[in-house]
Amino acid sequence: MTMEMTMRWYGKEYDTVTLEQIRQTGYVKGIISTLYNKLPGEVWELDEILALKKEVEDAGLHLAGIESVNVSDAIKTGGPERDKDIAAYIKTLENLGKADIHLVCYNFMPVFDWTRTELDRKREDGSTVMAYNQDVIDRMDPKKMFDTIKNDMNGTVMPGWEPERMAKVQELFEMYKDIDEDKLFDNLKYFLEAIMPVCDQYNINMAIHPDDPAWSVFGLPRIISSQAKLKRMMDMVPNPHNGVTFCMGSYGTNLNNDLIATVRMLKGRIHFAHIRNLRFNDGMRDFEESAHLSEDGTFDMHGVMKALYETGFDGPIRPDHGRMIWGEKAMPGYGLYDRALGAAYLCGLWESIRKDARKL
Ligand code: DNO
Repeated sequence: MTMEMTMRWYGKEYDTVTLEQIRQTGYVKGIISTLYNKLPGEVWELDEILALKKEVEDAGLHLAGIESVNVSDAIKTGGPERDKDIAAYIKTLENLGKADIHLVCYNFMPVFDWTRTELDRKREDGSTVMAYNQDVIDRMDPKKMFDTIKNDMNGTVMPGWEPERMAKVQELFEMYKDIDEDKLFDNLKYFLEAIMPVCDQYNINMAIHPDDPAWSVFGLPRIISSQAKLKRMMDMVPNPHNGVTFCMGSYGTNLNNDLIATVRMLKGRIHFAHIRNLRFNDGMRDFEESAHLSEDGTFDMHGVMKALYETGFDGPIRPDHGRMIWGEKAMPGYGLYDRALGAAYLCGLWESIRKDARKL
C-alpha cells in the first residue's frame, strides 16, 4: 500500500517556495497545483495542463493532482449559465484525464472559501499562525471580511480570496439569497451526475473539500460539514469517483465531528488528505492552527493517520497550513519551513504505523 506525500505549490509566478526546495525536503514526492489564471467556467486546454506537468516533472517531482478546479457560482446556485459551465468543466476533466491526472479537489462553499479572522496571530514563541474567532465574525459585516485580512497576505494572492472575486461580494450574496442547504445539495447532485461519466472514462477521482469552518457563517448554507451530510453526499451519487478530500483542519473545526469515525465511514471514498492540527482556546469559538504535532494542538494525529492506513488510504496526502517560522515571508499557511516539518512528521507516523501493522 502506498500513500504519496505531496505539497501544494502555487506556480512560479505566485509561490515564494520553489520546486527545487520542495524536492530537497526529501519527504515530498508529489505536487498538488492548479492553473491559477483560470476562472471558474473556463476550459483548461490540454497544452496548458501538459506544460504544468512538464514543469513539475522536470524538477524531479510528480504532479499528483489538482487543487482546485473551481466550480462556478452558476453551478453552485443552479443559475442560467450552469449547463454551459458544466460543459466546460467536463472538457477540463477530459483534458486532465488525457494528461494522466486522476485527482481533482474542489469545494461547494457559497461566497467564501475557507474563513479565518486573523492571518498572523502571534504565538508565545514568536511564530505566527492563522486563527478564527467567532465573536469577530458575529460583529463583522460580511462584505468587509476581505478588508480585514487583505493587508496580511504578505503580498500574495490567497486562493478563495482573489481581489476580483471579493470586489463582487455584494453581488455574490445576492445570488445565494434563495439557496438553502437542500438546494445546494440538489445543485451538487446535478453537477456530480453530469460529470461522473467523464470521471469513469478517465478514472478521475473527485474530492470535495469540507467547509471551513464546518458550520454556517454569515447565514450561508454549508453542506460538507458533518458525518451525516458527508454520508448524504456520498449516497446521493454512489459512484466511487464521487469522493472526499479529508481536510481534518477544516472538518475538525467542529469538535462534534469525530475525525477517526469519519475516516472509517468514508473508507474507499477519501481520495486526498489534508492533515493538520488545531488548538482550541475557547471551545469552538476561538481556534488557531498549531504545529502538526499532536501535543501542540487538540487532534490525535497518530490516531487519524492510523485510521487512514487501516482503511486502505492510498492517495496523495499533504501537510496543510503551517505556522510562519524562522522569519519566513510567504503566503499565510503556505510557507516552506513548517510544512516541511509537517511532512517529515507525517512520514514518520506513517512508517511506524505501517511497520507495526506488518508485525501483526
Ligand atoms: C485552504 C484550502 C482551500 C481549498 C479549497 C478547495 O487553504 O484548503 O482553499 O483548496 O476549498 O477547493
